[in-house]
Amino acid sequence: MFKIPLIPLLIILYSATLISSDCGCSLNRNGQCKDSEKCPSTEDSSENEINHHSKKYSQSLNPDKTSEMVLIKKSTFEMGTNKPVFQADFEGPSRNITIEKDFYLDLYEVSNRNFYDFVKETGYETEAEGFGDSFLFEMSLAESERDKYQDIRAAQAPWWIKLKGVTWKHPEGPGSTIEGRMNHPVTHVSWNDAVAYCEHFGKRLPTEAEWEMACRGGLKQKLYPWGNKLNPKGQHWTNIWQGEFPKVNTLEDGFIFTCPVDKFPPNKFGLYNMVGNVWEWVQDGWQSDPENSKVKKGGSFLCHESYCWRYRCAARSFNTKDSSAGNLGFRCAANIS
Ligand SMILES: *[C@@H]1O[C@H](CO)[C@@H](O)[C@H](O)[C@H]1NC(C)=O
Ligand SMILES: [Ca+2]
Ligand SMILES: [Ca+2]
Repeated sequence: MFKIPLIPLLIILYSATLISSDCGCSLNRNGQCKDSEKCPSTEDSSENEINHHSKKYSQSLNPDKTSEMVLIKKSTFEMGTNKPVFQADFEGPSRNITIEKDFYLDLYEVSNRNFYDFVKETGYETEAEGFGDSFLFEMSLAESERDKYQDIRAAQAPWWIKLKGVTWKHPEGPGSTIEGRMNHPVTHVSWNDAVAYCEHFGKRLPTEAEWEMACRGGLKQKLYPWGNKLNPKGQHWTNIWQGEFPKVNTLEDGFIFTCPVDKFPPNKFGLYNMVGNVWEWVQDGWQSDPENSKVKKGGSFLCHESYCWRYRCAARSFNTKDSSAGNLGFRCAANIS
């Protein structure tokens, strides 16, 4: 049935018209996108701020609840940016925000393995399982399957398909499995699912401010967790899209879809994949509808600078809290007990 296509070096998809939409960044269950603005051209700086494994701002933890978490010290940081790429996302202005308490944050996005263990222990059913469908990126379907789903494409982002039987366990539909991808981030989980998972372990979602402070890793007003240059030393530092979205993925970073949660170098706080790989739910509600729409941070493997330059610490977007998709996951935070 639905299979992940073998990964050729160059993948050609249908020639979709590129509209000034995003990668389904704010898709809701009805397949509606919010308007977003076109990205300006790259602003680059030749700085190289990389300095891995510096434990200046963080420390290792004892096992149990906080294993695979890092302690982040309270501090004041400049949140947001005065050079917003997407005005409509309220990325600006830059302002000083104080995080009043130390907190723990997961080093990694929650993995399929983590979620599997949670479900095994609790019998939890995700919202996508309840609704019976979830959003899937078209390229993850075999070409022969794609045309069947024209009618349920997202209106403004036709590369998303709402497909029956797509769940965290079957990320490309009923015939697919997470086998071989247990160390990849769990996907097709809603904000409500994320909250349930974190609470089960005595944790919680991070606030947006906590998440962004953690993303910045102690650096001031840089675009990315490692500095301002996307590919310092000519290397890839995150899992995003290379090539012309959504037709061609040249796979320069090695991954067409998700990658293992511990891939690519961590930031100065020791955190992996804060930007890229999968979007991450945070606690906060979105300005216009805080009860039903929740903020997500960090962009995903589908993001490309040309249309969805959201793999920046200041970037933000949202989905309704019952939405799920193949590029949206989460990580948990915890209070100091
Ligand atoms: C934040 O506080 C620092 C230190 O007081 C100050 O230099 C900086 O201008 C402030 N930034 C903003 C955006 O207000
Ligand atoms: Ca990639
Ligand atoms: Ca991420």
